[in-house]
Amino acid sequence: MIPRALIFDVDGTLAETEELHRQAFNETFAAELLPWVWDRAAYRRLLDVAGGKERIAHFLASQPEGAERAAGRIAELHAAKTQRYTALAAVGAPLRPGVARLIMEARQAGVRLAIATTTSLPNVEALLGSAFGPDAMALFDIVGAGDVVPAKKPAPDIYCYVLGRLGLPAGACVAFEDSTNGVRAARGAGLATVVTPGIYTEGDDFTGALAVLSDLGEPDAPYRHLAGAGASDTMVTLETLRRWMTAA
Ligand code: XBP
Ligand code: MG
Repeated sequence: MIPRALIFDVDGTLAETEELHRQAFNETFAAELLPWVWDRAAYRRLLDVAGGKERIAHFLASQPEGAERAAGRIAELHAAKTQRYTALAAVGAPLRPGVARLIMEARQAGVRLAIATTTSLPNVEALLGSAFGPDAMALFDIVGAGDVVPAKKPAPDIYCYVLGRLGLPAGACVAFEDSTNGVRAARGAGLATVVTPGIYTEGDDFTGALAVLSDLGEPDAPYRHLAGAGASDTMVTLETLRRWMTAA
C-alpha cells in the first residue's frame, strides 16, 4: 500500500536553510551589540539543540559574561531573528532535489501532505511561499511548527501532534528528515523515516532510518544511496516508498 501521508521536516530537508538561520542569528546579535558570532563549526554544535530560543539559551549558559545581559531577552532576540530569517527565506532558498516532484506526485495521487518542524511557523510560510507561491500552505493538510508542542525534537511530540491532526496511524505514513534529532523524533512517533542528510548533518547518526539518501532524486539526477532501502532505485516515488515500507 502506498503511504497515506508524507510528513516533511523543513530545515535541511525541504531546503538547505540553516545558513540563512545562522545569518539571521548573527545579524541579530550584531544589531543588538551582543559580542557573539556563530561560525559554521559553532553552529553545527549548536544545532544539536532544536529550536532557536532553546539554542540561544543553551549558548548563553556557556557565556558567563553574557548570560545576565541577555537572559531576559531571549524571546525578543528570537523574534528579531525570525523577522530577519523570513525576509531571507522569502527571497528564496531552493528546494532540495526531488522535493517538489514528490510533493506534486503525492498531491496528484491524493496522498496527504504535512509538515512537522521545530522551526517557527512564519519561517515555514516564508520558505514555502517562495517555493510554491501564495497558496503554498494549502498544499499541506497539517502544519505542525515550533512551539505548538511543549517538547521539541528529538522528542516525538511534533510528529505525534501531526499524526493526531491527520487522524492516521504512524504505520500508514512516512517522515522525511535530515538530522539525528529529527530521525529520533519521527521514530519515537513510530514513523518510517527517509533521511536526506544536509550540509550540517552529513555523517551523523541516523539509526532507525528506513533509507539514507543524498537527496530524493530526480529523473535526470539520481540520488546517491547511503544506507538502508533504495540501493537499486534512483529516486523516491510513491511506488518506491510502497516497496520499501512493505519490505521493512
Ligand atoms: C530546525 C531547527 C530550527 C531552526 C531555526 O528545524 O532546529 O530551530 O534551526 O528555526 P527542523 P527557529 O529541522 O525541525 O525544520 O529559530 O525558528 O527555531
Ligand atoms: Mg531538519
